[in-house]
Amino acid sequence: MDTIGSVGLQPRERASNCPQEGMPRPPDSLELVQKCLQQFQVTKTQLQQIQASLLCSMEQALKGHHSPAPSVRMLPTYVGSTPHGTEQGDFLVLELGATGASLRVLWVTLTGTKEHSVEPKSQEFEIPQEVTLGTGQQLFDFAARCLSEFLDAHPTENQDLKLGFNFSFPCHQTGLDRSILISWTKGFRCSGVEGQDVVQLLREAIQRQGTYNIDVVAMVNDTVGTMMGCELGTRPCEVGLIVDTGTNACYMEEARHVAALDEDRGRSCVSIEWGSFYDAKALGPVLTTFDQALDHDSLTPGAQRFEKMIGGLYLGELVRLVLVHLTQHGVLFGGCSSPALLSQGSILLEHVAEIEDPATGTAHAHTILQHLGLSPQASDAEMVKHVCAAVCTRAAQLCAAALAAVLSRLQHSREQQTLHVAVATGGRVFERHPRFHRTLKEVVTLLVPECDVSFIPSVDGGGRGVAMVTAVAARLAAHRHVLEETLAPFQLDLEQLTVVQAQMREAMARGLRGEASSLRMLPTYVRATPDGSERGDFLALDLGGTNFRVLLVRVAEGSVQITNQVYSIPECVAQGSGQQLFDHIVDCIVHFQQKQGLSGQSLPLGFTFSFPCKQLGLDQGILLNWTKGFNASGCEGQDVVYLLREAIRRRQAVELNVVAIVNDTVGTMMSCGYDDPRCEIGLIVGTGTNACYMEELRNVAGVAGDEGHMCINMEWGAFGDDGSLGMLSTCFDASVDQASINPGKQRFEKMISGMYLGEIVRHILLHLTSLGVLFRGQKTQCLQTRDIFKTKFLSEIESDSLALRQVRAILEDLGLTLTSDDALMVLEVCQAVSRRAAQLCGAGVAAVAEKMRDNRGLRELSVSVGVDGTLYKLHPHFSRLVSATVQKLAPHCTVTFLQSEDGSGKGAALVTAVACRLAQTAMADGLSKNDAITPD
Ligand code: 0WK
Ligand code: BGC
Ligand code: BGC
Repeated sequence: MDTIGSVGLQPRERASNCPQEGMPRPPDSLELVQKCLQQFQVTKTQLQQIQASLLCSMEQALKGHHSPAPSVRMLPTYVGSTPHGTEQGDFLVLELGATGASLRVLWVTLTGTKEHSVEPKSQEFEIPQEVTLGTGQQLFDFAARCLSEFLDAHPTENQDLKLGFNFSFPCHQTGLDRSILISWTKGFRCSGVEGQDVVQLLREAIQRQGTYNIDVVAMVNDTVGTMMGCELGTRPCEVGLIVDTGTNACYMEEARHVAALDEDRGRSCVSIEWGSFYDAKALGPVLTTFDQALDHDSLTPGAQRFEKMIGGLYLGELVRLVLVHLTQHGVLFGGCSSPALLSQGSILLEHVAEIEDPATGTAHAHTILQHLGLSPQASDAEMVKHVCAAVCTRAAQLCAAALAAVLSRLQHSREQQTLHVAVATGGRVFERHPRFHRTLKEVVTLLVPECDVSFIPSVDGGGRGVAMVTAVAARLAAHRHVLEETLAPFQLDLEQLTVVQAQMREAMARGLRGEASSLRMLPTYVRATPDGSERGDFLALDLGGTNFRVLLVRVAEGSVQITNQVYSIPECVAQGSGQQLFDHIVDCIVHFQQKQGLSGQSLPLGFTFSFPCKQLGLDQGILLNWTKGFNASGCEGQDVVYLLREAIRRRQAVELNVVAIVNDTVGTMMSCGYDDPRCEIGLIVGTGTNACYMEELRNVAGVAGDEGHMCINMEWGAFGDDGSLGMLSTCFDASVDQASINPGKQRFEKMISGMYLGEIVRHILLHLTSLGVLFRGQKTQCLQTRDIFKTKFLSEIESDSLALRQVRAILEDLGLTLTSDDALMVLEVCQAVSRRAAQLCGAGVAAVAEKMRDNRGLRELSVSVGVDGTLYKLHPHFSRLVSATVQKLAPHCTVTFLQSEDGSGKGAALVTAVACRLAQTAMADGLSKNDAITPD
């Protein structure tokens, strides 16, 4: 029989509280005792089965498997790193639940140096039973009273009190300071707490107490506090093991193995909550009738079965139940029991530990048994010692099997053949029970001989460890506060957006009247959206977005066929001379014509030129100023159609008939209008941003005629260049503007469009890094490099399908070393910047829609918006946020956003087709070309 440390038993005298002579010991008492204590003997095989079953349950829970529900919980604790000892400061620690019905308050000073440590000040408070079984409010008010009593007794100048809450019960944490109690254990059963955030409950109680302003910044399980509090020269403890009233362990798991965590780097501490471990096959055979009885009469029958075989709250009770059993069978105390022996919980952990003391155990046994109203014989005391030994040995063996499972898990997750690990231990069973620790070590060595395990007893019950976690939490909370303060100006509320909408409406009205306004409201000479009768082949150019494209657009009955070629505009050309730029454009056209076999053909050409142009006609556009990084000389103030024609002329042997110049917003509106005639607004949110819409001709000063409509290019990128957006502009916007090639210009664009959002984010990241909030304050070269943080990163980082880990990957490719907290903050910065951009864009569209509704005196307006632009198309949330803002600001407008599939090149071709059709009709009627296109 491969039993371990079997307890031998010798025959003894009768007890005395019965008739003097007491009842003779039954003949089979030896066997009866052996049978009774044999139940507590666990074989190596059984321990290995428990080890294997617990390991399996741990891995199921880590993977987030729910069916069958693993019996251990594997709860993330949001403690990502073992202490690096640099934590500093004074911290309050409130311990609740680690050592039964008592509460402890500590004042811990972290010096940040291993050499110099300050002894914590602490005070223990007994928790009355009516509180442990009362309401949650009672319990937390009791805790708050103890805190203030402690602070009254330990006055401090430091008003900024940070508290770590050492709460030793199973909690579902979603952050260091967000922790939902899953279920009470260990004799606690306060109502109204399970399912609640215990950090919030404590904060509210401290508020109700109202004596001290204490900031609860972290909730820590006692196993974590114990692990974090231990220091072992070079190697930190990576397992925390508690055996006190309850039992549990935590350890540093590879973060990528914790399904509940969106993390793939580094390690994260997991609280196993092995107290709830149960597996009928592995644990069933080890359960004794006494365990069944104890569980049945416990506060939580069926729960915490494993804990009830190990935890100090139960060891005494198990011993008591065995003693009652043996007494009832006349084996002990001459069969004479006592009310105390028959009453639940009368034998405490301390009693068992004292009885087990090799030196004084027997004496203690006598004292304790007499204290229980029994009159023990010497043999009875010995017998009781055997019973204690049997119960505690089994507890240590089971605890060892569980720890062996954790060590096997560590070996496995670290792919290490030989594991060297330090285990921090805490709890009175460890501290007080003479043999528990030794038995545990022996059995661990037996079960996982390849693991080199060192056990480090916790010096202060984890107080320092909790303070360390609190220090980290306080640092993160402070960082979060700085982050929220930094991003607050980016959170625009409805009132602010309504102001932007109103200001845009005024600027539109002033621009249409030709008065000073940051919105130029440029007439485009496009009077109608396509009616489907357009036909023919057209060339189109699309300049001003991310790509320069030359397109061949074949417009036939009910179909538009597009062939296009993307060409790059090198920065040196975009910022070179105008002649260079337009010669480059003509080179591309010639290359395209050759490639498409169109050489020598003079197809009508529509030129999408996405820059602010004062149009004098459909084919005349005076460039007002460059935007979006273009700055070719000798163009501003010039008719760009003329510049193009000049370039064509310079290139001899090329015939091109430039018919129309359109803005990309107009091209996009026309392109989408071809399929949806209600499309009367064009919107671009790409490198730049802008909008156009069909305005009532009567409202357009400087253009003759009152009938009909004309498409107005708002050039809203310049909105606010008169300072009207000053109240929204942040220091980061100012930095981006100052660093741009057109400072003071395009302020609205610089808050919205793709060319600038990445830069705004980079400046915010630099600011947060300089405050030490990000990247450990390391300002890397790359972060100081202009335009290194592309706006497309925002779209990637904010995509829901991207786990935090991928966010890290993007940032690490930028040469940044970062923690997952850093990655989370970068994500929030991106979200704040893109949200503001989308909201401002939405406020603009709402202003246009409301203008059209007013123009037409309609109660309800239904209009479609043709949209294009990389940012709008690729960003995961931008379009939804724009639409949501429009609904809030223009509730009487039903605005449908149509993403343009073919870009504005098609639109330019359609405008050209309309112009050509009107010209032919006019010719047929004997009118000039221009009068044709712009009838009046
Ligand atoms: C595609 C359109 C083009 C426009 C561009 C804007 O065809 O006219 O300029 O979208 O988006 P971006 O390329 O700047 O992201
Ligand atoms: C609790 C654990 C705790 C352990 C030791 C158990 O009852 O569920 O959270 O760590 O006791 O105190
Ligand atoms: C230009 C507009 C253009 C917009 C979108 C702005 O910078 O001024 O003309 O429509 O970008 O490309």
